[in-house]
Amino acid sequence: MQQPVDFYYHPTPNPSKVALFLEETGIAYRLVPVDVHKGEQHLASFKAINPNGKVPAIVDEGIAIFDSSAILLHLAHKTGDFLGDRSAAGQAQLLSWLMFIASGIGPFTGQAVHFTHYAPAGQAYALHRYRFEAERHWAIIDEHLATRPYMLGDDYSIVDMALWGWCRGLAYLMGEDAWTRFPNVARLYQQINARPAALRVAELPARFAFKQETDEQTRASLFAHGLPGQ
Ligand SMILES: N[C@@H](CCC(=O)N[C@@H](CS)C(=O)NCC(=O)O)C(=O)O
Repeated sequence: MQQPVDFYYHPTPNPSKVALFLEETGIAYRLVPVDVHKGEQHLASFKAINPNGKVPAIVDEGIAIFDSSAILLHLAHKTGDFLGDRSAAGQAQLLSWLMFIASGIGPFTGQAVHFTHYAPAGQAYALHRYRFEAERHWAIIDEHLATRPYMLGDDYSIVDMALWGWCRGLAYLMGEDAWTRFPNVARLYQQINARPAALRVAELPARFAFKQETDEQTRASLFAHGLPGQ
């Protein structure tokens, strides 16, 4: 019998993508909480699985894999599910959009949220740059979705799952009016939210007492760089 996949999880955007895939496919998995607000991502035992000290990571049949896009590709190739059109052109689209989300949507939105909600005041240039780039990336996705139901056309795929992970906090990440600025993203988000797998993902956080407060320990855990001169 196949061993369950160990899934290192915190209820944040990147692990949510993997949770959705696992729930969509019904792969047996064991949820292992990593409370990034308490600094558990920096434990040596976790860094042996992901040297980058971030979630998600999985251990599948004894093999450790980290980074949400790598995990989605690994699991999709393993099961043969949610890869869209298997032609060379179809797979080129899948890789292009998956990497666009991994290298554009994720980092720029992440930095925009950092400078909006966490950085000390007075960093207008950085705030403007990251908000501008995040907005630009989301606008590209929204325009792409204006003429097709899913990111790869008619097929629901790991690209939609990768996007959904980031959609979940969009109002917090990109402002309260984000859903009206990006109506096609909103439409896809609602569509995926209604799927039974997404409803099950929404229940996962309640299984653990994840730390909610943003206090000194949280800041030290998430922002190891501290302040200049510290
Ligand atoms: N490129 C990575 C990014 C992973 C990442 O940034 N994870 C966040 C949660 S969404 C995290 O672990 N944050 C804790 C930290 O930065 O210390 C991926 O796609 O998996």
